[in-house]
Amino acid sequence: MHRAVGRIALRYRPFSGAVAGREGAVQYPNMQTSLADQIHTLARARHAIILAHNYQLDEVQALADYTGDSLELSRKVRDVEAAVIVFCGVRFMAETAALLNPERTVLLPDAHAGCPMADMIDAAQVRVLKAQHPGAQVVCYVNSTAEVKAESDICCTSANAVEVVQSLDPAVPVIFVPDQHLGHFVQERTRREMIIWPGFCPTHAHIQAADIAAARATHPGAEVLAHPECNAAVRATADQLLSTGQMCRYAQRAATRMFIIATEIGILYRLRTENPGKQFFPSTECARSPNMKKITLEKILWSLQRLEPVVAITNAQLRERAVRSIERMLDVVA
Ligand code: CIZ
Repeated sequence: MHRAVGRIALRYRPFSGAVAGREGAVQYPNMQTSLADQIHTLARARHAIILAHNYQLDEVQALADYTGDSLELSRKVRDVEAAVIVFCGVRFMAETAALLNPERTVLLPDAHAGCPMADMIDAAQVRVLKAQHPGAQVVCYVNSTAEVKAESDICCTSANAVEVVQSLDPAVPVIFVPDQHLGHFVQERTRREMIIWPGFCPTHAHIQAADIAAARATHPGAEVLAHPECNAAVRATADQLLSTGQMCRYAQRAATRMFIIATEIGILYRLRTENPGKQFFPSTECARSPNMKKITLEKILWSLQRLEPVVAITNAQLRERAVRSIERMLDVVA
């Protein structure tokens, strides 16, 4: 039973039982259904498509046209006819969608849904790194601002960071920003010389090796799938290190029927929905991103009604440079 769905169901559960001693049942409207219906009706009228990141609330994922990681989603919409993209995720994801879809209106239903890791480095700090390491190539994780992407040679996601770094000239060092854990994961796999920025994801920082040990003890035989944003001790204890999209594909193919998932707990909704015969347990309930959970059905409806908050990259030069680093990644890993 998905907790968030359960929580909402409790809040809006229609009264459908007979009132004792009275004829017939009193039916109250199911507000949850009606909210989803309103969103779908308005989305159709606005020619809007609703995208949800794998870390979104269960009810947001259930409502979305597409669910996936940020890159899968941004690429998906390039093939879809829609005037408006409602991006249920955090700001850098909506920015990536806006960079790749400049002719469309991109809405982020809560303007305050940010990414603390993306804000741990700015463009000026990247320029300082480049001055300190002349000739180095800058690789930025997609969890970065458009300004940082514009200062970078090439972008990467957690799904393709190893391939992206392997595509670069091995004689030249790599500056990797902003996530230290993904950076070290890539360094372990590629053995490249890397200058790694000390950023981190506060949500993944909640996951500790002791949580994995406790979960393994409670669920013997379960396979541990951890995200490379986890710290080194967690990575060392995991069976597989995978991005969220890779976790979904892996869980479907694997013969294993029980998994401990070490990443933001929103992914459990998709894993459980797509694999009804398998069991998925969070490494810790604390791995819950407060920013991802800022997007609610009410805010999606509000956003479609007002067509705001809009995320747009209006500086053409900035856009061109940021898109170049994303397109270069797409040339390496299509
Ligand atoms: O690429 C993404 O969307 C992020 C931030 C993580 C993942 O593995 O999906």
